[in-house]
Amino acid sequence: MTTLRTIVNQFKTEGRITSIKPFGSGHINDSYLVTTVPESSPDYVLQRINHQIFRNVPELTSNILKITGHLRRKLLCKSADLDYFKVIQLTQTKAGEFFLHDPDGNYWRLYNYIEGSRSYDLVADGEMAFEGGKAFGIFQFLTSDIDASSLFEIIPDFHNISKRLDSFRATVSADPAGRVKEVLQEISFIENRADEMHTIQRLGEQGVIPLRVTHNDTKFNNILFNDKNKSISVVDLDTVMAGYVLYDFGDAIRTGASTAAEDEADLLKVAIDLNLFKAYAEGYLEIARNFLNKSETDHLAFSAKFMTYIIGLRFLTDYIDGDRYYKTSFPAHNLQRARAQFKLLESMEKHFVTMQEIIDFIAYFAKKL
Ligand code: GN1
Ligand code: MG
Repeated sequence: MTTLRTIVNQFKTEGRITSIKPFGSGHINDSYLVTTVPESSPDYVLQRINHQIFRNVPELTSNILKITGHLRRKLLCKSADLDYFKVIQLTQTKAGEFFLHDPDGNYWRLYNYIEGSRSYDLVADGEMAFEGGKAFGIFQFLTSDIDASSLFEIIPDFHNISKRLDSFRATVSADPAGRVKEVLQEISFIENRADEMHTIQRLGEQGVIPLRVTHNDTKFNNILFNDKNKSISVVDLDTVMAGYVLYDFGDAIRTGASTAAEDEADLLKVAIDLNLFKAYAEGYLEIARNFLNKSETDHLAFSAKFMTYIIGLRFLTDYIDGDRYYKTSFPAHNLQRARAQFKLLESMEKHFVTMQEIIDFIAYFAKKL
């Protein structure tokens, strides 16, 4: 096995490595924080790319270079107001590539670590939620002039609900791990809502909402904050491709306006926090009101239900499939994640009228600013 240090040494780094430690809480890639001395040399984030899931590493890398290059250019040329906003940068290997393919068949890449930055799995308060909303609003705004069709579709049909339901139903029929009998209630939960959950896809097919450059993995912990809890960057750019902005808003609410962790075991603790929801929406719409169309705005509240549903569906599918996609820490982890998502969705259903009113209210007054 090639050591992590040998891997890092094949990149053009500065300073001397002092430690390489597991980093972050992603479910797909393996991430490590690489610290260096002297103080003036940067630290790095090393990632082993999960190439079972990201099968086209050169295309993936080319998307990331395109996005990060574009963001850097835009921030340089015109945005004095945004000079605090940072962009992650891939480091070249000594051979001049932006990823490394090692003799064991693994793919690696190295990003600069944004000094002093931190991320949160759970949101502490409304100010943090507001800042998070602003960060994804800024990301969408700054990438809005990239032709979305010029990006590779890294994971085809990533949030396509028809395809996700097809693969769920096929997995239920095959029952490869003999787990279907344990999840009959969860299967009905999915089927009872399946029709309603095609709403965003239908709006897209009808041309009512446009495809834009979207992040597609706007988990709250993909936002970086500085030591004053101001949002300064967004990371995890693997799934940046053409999509609907509703996906990005909904996924951020799923993780950033919940009272509990994504995999909370005690379902009594899981609910939508309407104050965090309102704060995130205010931060997001402060920027996004300038480019969203009416139908996009009108479906923001719905998108939170949708993303909670589709991510719960994917966790459940993976559980039934024998845990082949997501990293898990214990045998029923995916089931526990799915149940927490379904509980969160029920809470959103209960408070949906209020969620819609909050969005309508913010959107109305935001326009008058
Ligand atoms: C995965 O890697 P991570 O943890 O940022 C997944 C997302 C899910 C998320 C659920 C490529 O994201 O789609 O929303 O887990 N990424 C991929 O926590 O499937
Ligand atoms: Mg990810």
